[in-house]
Amino acid sequence: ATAGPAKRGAFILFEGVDRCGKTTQANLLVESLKQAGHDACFMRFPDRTTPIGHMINGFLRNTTDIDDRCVHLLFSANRWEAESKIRELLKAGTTVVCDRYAYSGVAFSASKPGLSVRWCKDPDRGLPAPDKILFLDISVEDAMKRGQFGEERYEKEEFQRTVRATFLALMEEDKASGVAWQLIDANREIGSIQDEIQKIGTSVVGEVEGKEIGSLWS
Ligand code: NYM
Repeated sequence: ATAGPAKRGAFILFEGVDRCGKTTQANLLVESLKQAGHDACFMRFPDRTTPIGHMINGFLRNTTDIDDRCVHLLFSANRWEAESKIRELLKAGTTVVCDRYAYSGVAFSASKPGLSVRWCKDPDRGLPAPDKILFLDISVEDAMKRGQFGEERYEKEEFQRTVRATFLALMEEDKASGVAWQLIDANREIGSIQDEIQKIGTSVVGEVEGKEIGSLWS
């Protein structure tokens, strides 16, 4: 008997405004999947460790100014430089749990005047598509109760409101094409959010068997 095709990993994204709890929940999901015997790893964008990531970091920390379109392309390039690694991990059976991806890219950039959603989507077209997008939703008011926003670029109340609205519009736009968004009420105790996400994560990992890795926005 020949073994069937190796079971691939699932590609699960966490998206949301700043301070919604994505990083905490993404790490908790990786731990619970590992405890259940799955191969899983945590990944985040921007990946500030690469040369492109250093440029992005300087921009976010306000030490350098970069043109809005130019920095958008750097965020996208920062994903493309990880593309083959993501595919390899998924093919090898590792579930990739990712803290922000191209949806953040579009939500933040298209919230600036003059940058359209369509223009913002183009550079990320063709990246590995997620099997699930967990949108951790919280009002900007409630996010701010978790402590004032810091000094990084974009951490401003008004801008975050626009970003949240753009995320919700992207989710709405995707409904017709069946992209697997899941809205999670993120204004709850860490533990109850974790329980909900663990159930979703476990079922997604089971569902990808035999399913090809998709291609983003194409
Ligand atoms: N951000 C993140 C973008 O503007 N475009 C992108 O493509 C990505 C991935 O970077 N405010 C923004 C959102 C955040 C900031 O993210 C840094 P984090 O998760 O705080 O390190």
